[in-house]
Amino acid sequence: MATEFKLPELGENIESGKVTSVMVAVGDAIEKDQPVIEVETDKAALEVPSSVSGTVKEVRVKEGQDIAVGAVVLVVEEGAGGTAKEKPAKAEEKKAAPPAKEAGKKEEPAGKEAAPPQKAPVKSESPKNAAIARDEREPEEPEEPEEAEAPARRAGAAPVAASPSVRRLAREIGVDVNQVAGSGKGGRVTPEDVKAYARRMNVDAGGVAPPRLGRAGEEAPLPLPDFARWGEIERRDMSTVRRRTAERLAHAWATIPHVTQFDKADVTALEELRKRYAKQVEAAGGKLTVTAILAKVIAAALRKFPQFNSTLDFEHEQIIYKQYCHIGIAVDTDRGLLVPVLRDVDSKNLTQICVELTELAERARTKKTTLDEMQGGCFTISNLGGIGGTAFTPIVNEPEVAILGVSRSVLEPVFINGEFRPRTMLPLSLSYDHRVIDGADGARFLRWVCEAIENPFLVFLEG
Ligand code: CAO
Repeated sequence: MATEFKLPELGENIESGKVTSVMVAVGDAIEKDQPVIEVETDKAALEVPSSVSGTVKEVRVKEGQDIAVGAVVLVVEEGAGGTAKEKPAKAEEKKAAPPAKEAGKKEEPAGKEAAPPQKAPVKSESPKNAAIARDEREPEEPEEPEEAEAPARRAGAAPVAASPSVRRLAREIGVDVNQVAGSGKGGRVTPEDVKAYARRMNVDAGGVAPPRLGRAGEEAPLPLPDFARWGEIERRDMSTVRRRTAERLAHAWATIPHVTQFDKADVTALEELRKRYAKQVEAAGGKLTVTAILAKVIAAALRKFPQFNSTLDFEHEQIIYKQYCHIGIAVDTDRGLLVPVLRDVDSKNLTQICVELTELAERARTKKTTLDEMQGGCFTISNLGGIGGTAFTPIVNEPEVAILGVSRSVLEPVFINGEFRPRTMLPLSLSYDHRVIDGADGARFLRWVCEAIENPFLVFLEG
């Protein structure tokens, strides 16, 4: 029996994406839960697993194509058997998952003109953190026994009570179920709790409909001249990440009054310590880098200067102070700039931060980051020093209020006690939202960061 596998829901408020990779071809035998395409949305790149097993009869998508949720991806001859390319889902999770719904028979065109998503999307039960349809039947299902849960990722958080289907829903839309407050009996997490959390994450990540590209500041873009009059040109579609980056940066630039404060930290002693302890951190699976050390210093600085860990809520005329410390790290990838988030930096030691940062940057570069990992940052660090440059003015990553730019450290003559000495100096630039932070506070914050880098004991003393 031929079944259409359609693009399932990719997450709250995500209606489409761009196909960046097609992993199967006509004639391939596929298994349920096997990733078949990779789709890039404005938040993350996701491997999309099939909800059916069988032999691929038709591939209706191609790389580079925009695809809407609900569009047909594959036509699969079900039950035709064959060897799976991927390991099947864990027995336990398979048991927890109800059978997949059969997709509709009517053919829909894929790509830009694809039909809107069906009311009851195709459902899949992959255990992976990938894009999968949400189960609309969830509320009608009989309550399932609770699963033993892995330790909560957030320090100090207790594992939550949630049924396997709720856990699956959370995984499917990239939510860490342990972060969700349960409103059910005995604090149990319900499907509605997970969806509400996902909606809040979206808003947190700037999901409140940003202005269309070129319209930040309310002005329509100027009409372009015909460049072909002066020579050959080539037009290329923007990637989803590029478009989203352009929209968000234009919005931040047009709406936040930015000020950038510059300073330099003497990292001579720190560089020696970095060399001395590099092997120890390497043995733990991380790299002792300037960025990781700065993350730890910034976590202490945010505690000392809480206005830098805030968000302006203009609508309610309030400032929201966050009691947690999640730091976004700008990562240069071949798809463009991504900012995955290191969680609870204040409660982790430097080795843990180094290991997590190494893994996080690697996942961002290999398109493995989840939606959850890209959201909820309090402050961002952008280190361009590995590439070069003496200074730059980073743009605040909304809805945060400050960002630290890091340029290349260089050996400089510094006048100390009546003579010039060679010191390694690290240029830092702090951009901040002047509506929330005064210039004097900006200067104090960055000076404190420089002093803490020069004398890390300050982190224990005051951070
Ligand atoms: N000054 C001098 N050298 C530096 C440096 C600095 N500020 N920062 C890093 N380096 C060096 C490192 O020491 C390392 O050298 P070795 O290979 O000899 O050890 C090399 O540059 C590469 O560093 P790294 O990438 O391994 O480590 P990192 O943790 O410092 O950086 C990350 C990680 C993810 C921040 C970085 O790889 C990256 O992607 N940077 C670009 C961020 C970006 O695009 N920002 C712009 C956003 S728009 O505001």
